Amino acid sequence: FGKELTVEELPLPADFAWGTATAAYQVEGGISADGKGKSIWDTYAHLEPSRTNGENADVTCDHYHLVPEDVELMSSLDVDVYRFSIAWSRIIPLGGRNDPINEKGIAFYNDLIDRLLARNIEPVVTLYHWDAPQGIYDRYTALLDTAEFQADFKHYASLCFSRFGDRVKKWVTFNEPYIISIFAHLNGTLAPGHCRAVGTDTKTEPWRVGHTVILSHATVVEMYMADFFPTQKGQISIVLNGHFYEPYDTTSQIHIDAAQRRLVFYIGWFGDPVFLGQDYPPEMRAYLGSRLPEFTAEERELLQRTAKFNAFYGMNHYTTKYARALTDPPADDDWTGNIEELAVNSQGQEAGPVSGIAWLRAAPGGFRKLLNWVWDRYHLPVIVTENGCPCPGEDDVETAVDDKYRQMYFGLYLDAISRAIYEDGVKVEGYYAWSLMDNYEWSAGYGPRFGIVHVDFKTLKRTPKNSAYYLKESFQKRRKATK
Ligand code: PNW
Repeated sequence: FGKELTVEELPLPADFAWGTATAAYQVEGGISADGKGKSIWDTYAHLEPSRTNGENADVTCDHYHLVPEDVELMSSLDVDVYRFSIAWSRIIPLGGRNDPINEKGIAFYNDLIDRLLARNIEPVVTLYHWDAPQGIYDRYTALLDTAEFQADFKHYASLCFSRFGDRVKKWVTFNEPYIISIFAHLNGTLAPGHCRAVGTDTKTEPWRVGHTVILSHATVVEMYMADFFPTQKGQISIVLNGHFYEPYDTTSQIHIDAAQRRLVFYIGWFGDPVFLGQDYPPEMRAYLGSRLPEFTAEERELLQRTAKFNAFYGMNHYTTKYARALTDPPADDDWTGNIEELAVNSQGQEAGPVSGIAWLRAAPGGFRKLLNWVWDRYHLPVIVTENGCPCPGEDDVETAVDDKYRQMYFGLYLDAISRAIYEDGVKVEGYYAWSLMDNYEWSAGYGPRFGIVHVDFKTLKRTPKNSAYYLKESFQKRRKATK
């Protein structure tokens, strides 16, 4: 960070919620404890260790056994919210609508929820954070079969609502459909690792997977509102990720258009059908042609009926990139709209100082612009469901605990939220730091540490980093400033 960047600790609304987030496979461990079934991540990490840095999450943070300690830790940090995900294969080991239910798995989540509520921490629960049961992948390739997946996901969701919905009042159906579609079914860097190299159809698979997510989401929203909302009175929505894109060259119309097009291909892909009840964005239809599935008339009606029920826009956001329009003909499985993403623009200016992971640079100005872009397009209150970073050179516990880069990053990103609220009129209701603790960063293994709490993966000892105390105190200060 340059000297000119200082954190101003601008105010936030008195009722603004702060929280921390995790995902089941990244933190739980206990992968076969008490009858848990396998997920596609267990298979991927074990079968193809070369694609996951040789590492798996068999144990990881062992959150499964250390929940009491982890809840006390969160309580000591004064968090309002804990966003976690349910491992589908923990409660329905084989995943399908006719498969047996695992009561011990349900008991684990009941205990977690009860402990959180006893400490006045609100559970925000994600149903699908990338760990499809291996059973449904074996049977019909999971997300690639829209009708089968929709039916099984609906059954799983209804089990969750009926067992946990008396106490869980904020539900997220899917985490980051873009990543599920592109990374897991085109680049192949996440389970189940479909990509050109293994001979899958990268021209159409990602778009089919996206279609499955959108329709499964809408089906579950409709069921929640009809069957559960009248008694449970909770909220439901989806979490979309997305970088902000600045034009590679602000004096050239093709790059200005490219930056807008990239946002539409990244966020509009899911946002327009889910939140507006519309077809895919026209730019995508024009570019992708028959690669993009069609919604039937009945499906269009489902989207139109359910759009208004989404209670918030769940935003996972980490960084900003430059979008550069390409002029050569794209590859036949291009998913970008023929755009190259860069960290440096035509003037040699960097998007921001690089963090401890190559794709993530601190760029709070882009965050503020994205909050505005999303608000203008969807007009829904935003909850920032993930934001955070690994620090450069964060390898031993001493340097890890004094995490200056992360404190600066959080400070500037919170300032950006304050500006978006008070200067731009965007409605932002909460902020969940990614992540509560260092964990298994998918195919990057245990290298990148996103936690506000350090985890020693040999002893499992948790040590809060200075950023954890920074957030605790900063939220006290920022929220008092508005009273
Ligand atoms: C999110 N990207 O994923 C996930 O929801 C988390 O599970 C994950 O640990 C976290 O961000 C940090 O990576 C992303 O390359 C992974 O653009 C990669 C990207 C974006 C989000």
